[in-house]
Amino acid sequence: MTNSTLHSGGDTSTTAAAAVNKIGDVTHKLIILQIVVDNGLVRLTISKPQGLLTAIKYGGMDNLLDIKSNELNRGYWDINWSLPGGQDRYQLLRGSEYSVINLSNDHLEVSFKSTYDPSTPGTKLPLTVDIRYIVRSGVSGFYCYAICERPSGCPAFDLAQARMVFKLRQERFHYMAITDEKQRIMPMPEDLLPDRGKQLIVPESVLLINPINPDLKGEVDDKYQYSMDNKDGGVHGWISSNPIVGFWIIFPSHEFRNGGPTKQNLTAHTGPACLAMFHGSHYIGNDMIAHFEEGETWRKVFGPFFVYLNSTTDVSKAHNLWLDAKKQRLMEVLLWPYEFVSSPFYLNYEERGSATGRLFVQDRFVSGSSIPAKSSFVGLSAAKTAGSWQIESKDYQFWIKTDVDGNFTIKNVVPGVYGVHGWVPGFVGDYLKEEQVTISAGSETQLGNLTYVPPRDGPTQWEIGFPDRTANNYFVPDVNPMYVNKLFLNSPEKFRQYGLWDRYTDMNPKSDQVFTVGVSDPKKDWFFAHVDRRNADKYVPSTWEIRFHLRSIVAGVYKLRLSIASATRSDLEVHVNQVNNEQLVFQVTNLGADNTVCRHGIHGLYQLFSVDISSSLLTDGDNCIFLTQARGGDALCGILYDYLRLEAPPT
Ligand SMILES: *[C@@H]1O[C@H](CO)[C@@H](O)[C@H](O)[C@H]1NC(C)=O
Ligand SMILES: *[C@@H]1O[C@H](CO)[C@@H](O)[C@H](O)[C@H]1NC(C)=O
Ligand SMILES: *[C@@H]1O[C@H](CO)[C@@H](O)[C@H](O)[C@H]1NC(C)=O
Ligand SMILES: *[C@@H]1O[C@H](CO)[C@@H](O)[C@H](O)[C@H]1NC(C)=O
Ligand SMILES: *[C@H]1O[C@H](CO)[C@@H](O)[C@H](O)[C@H]1NC(C)=O
Ligand SMILES: CC(=O)N[C@H]1CO[C@H](CO)[C@@H](O)[C@@H]1O
Repeated sequence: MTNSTLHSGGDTSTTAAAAVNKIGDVTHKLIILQIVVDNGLVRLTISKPQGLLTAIKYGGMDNLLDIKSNELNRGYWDINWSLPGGQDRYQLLRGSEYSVINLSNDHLEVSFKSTYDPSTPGTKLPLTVDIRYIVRSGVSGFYCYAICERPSGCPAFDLAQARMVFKLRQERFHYMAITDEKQRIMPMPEDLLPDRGKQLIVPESVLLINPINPDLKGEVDDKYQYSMDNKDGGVHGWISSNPIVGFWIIFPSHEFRNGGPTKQNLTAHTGPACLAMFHGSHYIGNDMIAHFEEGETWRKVFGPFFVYLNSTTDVSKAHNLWLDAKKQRLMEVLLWPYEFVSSPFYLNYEERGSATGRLFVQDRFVSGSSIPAKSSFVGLSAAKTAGSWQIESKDYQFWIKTDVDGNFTIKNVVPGVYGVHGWVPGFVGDYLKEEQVTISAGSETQLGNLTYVPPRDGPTQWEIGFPDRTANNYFVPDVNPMYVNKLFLNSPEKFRQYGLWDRYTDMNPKSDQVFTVGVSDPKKDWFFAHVDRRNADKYVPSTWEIRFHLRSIVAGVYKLRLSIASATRSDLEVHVNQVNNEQLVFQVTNLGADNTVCRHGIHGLYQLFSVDISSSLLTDGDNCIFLTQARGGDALCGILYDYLRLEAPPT
């Protein structure tokens, strides 16, 4: 590539375009100045000084972005925030100052910055934002990132969501791909409007009555059906027809995304929209919102992520664009941390450190010796208490999966003081190393052997499910044929279907679920979500019964481990043998805000409750535990149990 093809329009090729903006009833014209960045493969047009992408020219298409959308509304960063106790606000992030950060023969980085001035009080977003784009010669795509900063003297505020959105050209992009299995032709945005679609009780869910593409008639569309755990994602996008172009968002790292590896994310949805989510609260709720106090300073680099573009002229090879994008993701991961990023706040390889160790589990009721914690997750996070990495949103997190022996090396860690967190499939609870560790630049910190001692008092009397922080090992019903998304018909992700909460009553029409330990099968007899029962038009509390046999009672305290994969607005009561006040052993109200039931998830915020049961409440022989979802009147509340275990008193 020569420098004649890589150029920034700068001032010389600034073009002026007009966009019409309607504010109230005043229609006024907004003049947009633009810069053009071109490396011979990709040409970006970016509004100046706002930093909004108005056009991406590639692969024979003059603009991949939705030309029917207002120019301010095609490729943009946005944010949801509020002043403490104030209303949720939504706004686009826009620069007010444009500069070329680095222009060399084969590399261009541009900046669109808006600086928050604490000395002018007001109700503006108290954040300095620097939006950056990088184009490199010979690279089929471009890099995006944003540096968010709170200088000293900022007022308090809450950050709920930050992301970058691309709206792609509607008449061309119909095929979406987010994993090998999850790929499909998507509806058109018009299909979600009242004359073509019928909104169901969850507002995001629309039954396609008369879609433009008749093949989709009768299916349900809902963007949350295409959510994914951070740990499973990394590349998602769309393929257009005529010409055939792939548009892919690639995350080379998840360090800058909040909530750790199990945090779920929107990826792509009807629009056609392609999202780069950095910060959000979906599937966890308000606990996840980052609260900043008055005067609290902060800085975080969101990204860079890569927008990769590929194309083919051979229709029969269109699917190869996805395979090629997956390959490209692996290449980006190898390049991480990128060497070509100019911001001093983005640290390169030499400025980062690593941590190595080996994780074991000690549970004397499972094994007399330490068990290597294979295929477990270990992470460094600023979160200070066990498990709270799930709601940690301000700092970077660095996670890795251990090998079969429990070994791990966490690389490319930004220097700082971290908690060493983790969890081990097959065991309840959260690991947190007692002392925090300090990672410094260029260091290889040896953590040595770490031992997780999960909560455990006595021998197992019985257990239901498998502890992996999801409700995956339970019964997920078939979807009501009225509400199918065909993608999930023969899928391990059956739970993504709409309306499964109502299937509970369809499966148990007369009475609530009864599970008999040793007889019932969790995969068949334990509904994956403890929801309300439908009674005519009402939703009423439901009480599940676990029947079990104890040969001889040991005097003391039995322990019930309630390992919960997710909860939404649930009032849970646990009784032993009789539903009355004397035999109530546990109660919690309004548990959870994950919205997992209505958003078709299988997990949310993980929680473990350990409940004491006095042996005096139990009898030799047959016993039962009642789990009551006591909140009535709520179709979409529910608890997703991960695992339950009854332990005898310590011996
Ligand atoms: C962000 O704001 C938009 C527009 O007001 C709103 O529809 C959306 O629900 C908000 N999202 C979050 C996560 O707060
Ligand atoms: C500009 O980018 C090039 C290529 O990444 C790099 O070698 C150079 O040091 C950068 N210059 C500045 C001033 O950052
Ligand atoms: C894990 O580390 C131990 C100790 O260094 C080593 O003996 C073992 O081979 C490692 N396991 C794997 C799968 O690499
Ligand atoms: C770590 O545990 C392994 C396996 O039990 C053992 O061989 C090794 O000596 C331990 N290392 C240290 C530093 O304690
Ligand atoms: C996507 O993941 C990011 C990082 O964990 C998170 O901030 C955001 O909430 C997620 N988005 C959604 C829609 O769940
Ligand atoms: C830049 C580009 O187009 N890369 C590849 C995209 O994927 C197709 C199909 O595999 C390849 O032919 C391109 O080389």
